[in-house]
Amino acid sequence: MIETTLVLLKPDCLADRHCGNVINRFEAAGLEIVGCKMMLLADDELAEHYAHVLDRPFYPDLKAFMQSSPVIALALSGKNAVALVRELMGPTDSRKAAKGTIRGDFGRDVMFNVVHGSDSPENAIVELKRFFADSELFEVSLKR
Ligand code: IDP
Ligand code: MG
Repeated sequence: MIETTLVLLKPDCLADRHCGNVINRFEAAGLEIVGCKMMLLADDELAEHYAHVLDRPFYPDLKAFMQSSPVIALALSGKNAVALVRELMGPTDSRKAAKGTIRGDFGRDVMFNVVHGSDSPENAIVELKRFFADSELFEVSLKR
């Protein structure tokens, strides 16, 4: 099933210069970039994106982290893209993530964990709409 999912390269990914490596993991797994933009997350965008953790004690720290620099938003397309991206990322806590996963290799802890990936096909649709206008998503194909 061909899906498109939303990935955010978080500020630690940019600061530690892991963007190339992380994107390479996704491309090597067969995923294709169909949308890409660098953006500073506004308060309301972030609150909406992280609505499920808004009332957690760590939210102020998470907010400061996520707004400490721009993020890179990617729309990635491919077979079972949502689950594939989550598998490549590893679990939320980088310290518990296996080596060979993005968080296991590049993350520091549960907050500084390099990437966001949509956690279900339903959320992927909502999150893609949150970060990309229709005109910013492309069908990528090249005849050669
Ligand atoms: P996910 O990114 O693996 O889907 P969520 O539970 O959706 O994890 O949490 C969203 C983000 O909030 C995480 O990626 C992480 O950056 C941050 N976070 C989650 N739990 C904690 C925590 O216990 N302390 C600090 N930050 C957390
Ligand atoms: Mg999540």
